Amino acid sequence: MSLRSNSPYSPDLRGFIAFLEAEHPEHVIRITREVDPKFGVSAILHRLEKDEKFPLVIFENVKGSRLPLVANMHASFERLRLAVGLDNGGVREFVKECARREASPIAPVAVETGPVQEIVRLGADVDIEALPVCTYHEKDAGKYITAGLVLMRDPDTGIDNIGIYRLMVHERNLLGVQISETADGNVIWKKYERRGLACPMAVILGHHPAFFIGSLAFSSIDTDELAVAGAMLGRPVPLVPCRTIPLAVPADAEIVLECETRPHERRPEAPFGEFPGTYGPERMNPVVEIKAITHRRDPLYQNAFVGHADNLLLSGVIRTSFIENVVKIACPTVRAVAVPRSGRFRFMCFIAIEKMMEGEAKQAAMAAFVADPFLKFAVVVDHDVDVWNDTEVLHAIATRVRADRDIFMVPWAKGSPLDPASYDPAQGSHLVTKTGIDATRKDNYPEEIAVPDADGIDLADFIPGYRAR
Ligand SMILES: Cc1cc2nc3c(=O)[nH]c(=O)nc-3n(C[C@H](O)[C@H](O)[C@H](O)COP(=O)(O)O)c2cc1C
Ligand SMILES: [Mn+2]
Repeated sequence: MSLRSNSPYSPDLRGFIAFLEAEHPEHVIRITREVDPKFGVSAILHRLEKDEKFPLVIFENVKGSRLPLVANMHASFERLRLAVGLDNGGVREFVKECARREASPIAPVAVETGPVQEIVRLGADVDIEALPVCTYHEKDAGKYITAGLVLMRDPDTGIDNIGIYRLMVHERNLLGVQISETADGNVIWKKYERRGLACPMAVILGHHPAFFIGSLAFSSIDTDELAVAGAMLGRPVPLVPCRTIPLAVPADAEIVLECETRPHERRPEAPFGEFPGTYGPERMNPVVEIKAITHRRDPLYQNAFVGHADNLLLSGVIRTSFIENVVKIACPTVRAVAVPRSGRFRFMCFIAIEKMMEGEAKQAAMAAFVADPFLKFAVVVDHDVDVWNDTEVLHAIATRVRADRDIFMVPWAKGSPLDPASYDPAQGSHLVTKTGIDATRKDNYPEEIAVPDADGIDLADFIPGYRAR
């Protein structure tokens, strides 16, 4: 395990790679041949995915850069499980462990120096082109930083917030960003802009997967996500002050871009291949100036393959415990929550409740929408339905739903601007229709078929050599 206090592995990106290479070498592939950052990297990742292979891939020789590229970290559930120190277990156990850690956040600690500032590049030395920043899909507008954990500080509360927001390279020191209407980051950045102020942003590149899980965990805007990241890592995140902006960043990250927005400036950004499997459209998006790049002496650059397992899996597994906690307010008997692959790990949510009275299921669905703005469909089922099994959930919908009574819709609600079925997908509208479905058995549900005494039979008594699976 990587999180034991006596672990020989450092709680950072290179430490986790060393752990995998020593103890789970089948998880790591190193590619030494030169690969083009434009479509070459994504072509290899895509081909591996088609073969149902999801290793961590380290590209040691990316054309035009001296930095190794670490890709696909979060594409395998097993790696996410190992990241939080679990040797076994499925999604249920993983979610439980994450919820346990989230409930006991570990505040970060201030330090004066750290490896991430071994090299500091300022002014004319700032050149994003030195990093192996990739272009992924055919119609992408340019190069994209896709695994930048963007840290911002709420100017009203002083609380730090982290999210991944895609960053397009405009110039050597200028990036475009899309902070979706679904993100806390969207609220924070606008607070600065409304006051005519530049919004400081620190882009953290390269860290332990537990750091990603914690800092992306769904939470309210008043949660210090660095403390959740600490909880996932099992120790406080050491924070070193930035050189050019009033923020502090993880001392053991690989690279940090110290940035600030240019208030009221906008540039066309995207199209970009996005998580629903469609291109997010061009919008006039904020512009971010890089004031400094700090990094280790021998930094690793990390990316994420958006629209593929690497992006989808990470987004899916981190939201269920928060949804469950919010649903519990509306329906204390919630038993399980799944955000399934079939909904791109974002748009759909299946909720199992032990129903005590009619009406509860709709309360549960409404609560799920409150918890997660990405959700478009919330399906509530009885607790004997396995929410991780799409077929069982569809069976419940098919047999237990009368649409006029059991389905409600909320038009013109806030959702993802990348929803291909929003009111205006070509313009990236964030307005969508939410649908709640009560697929529980109603009071008048007919009796279900059953075979008496079937469980008492040993089939081997009748079918010689028979073995249950
Ligand atoms: C690989 C990856 C890429 C993402 N890209 C974006 C993005 O470009 N814009 C965005 O708003 N959210 C993006 N997200 C989702 C947010 O990072 C996520 O919802 C996060 O929890 C938001 O944090 P916040 O609500 O604290 O701002 C991405 C997530 C992942 C895993
Ligand atoms: Mn947040």
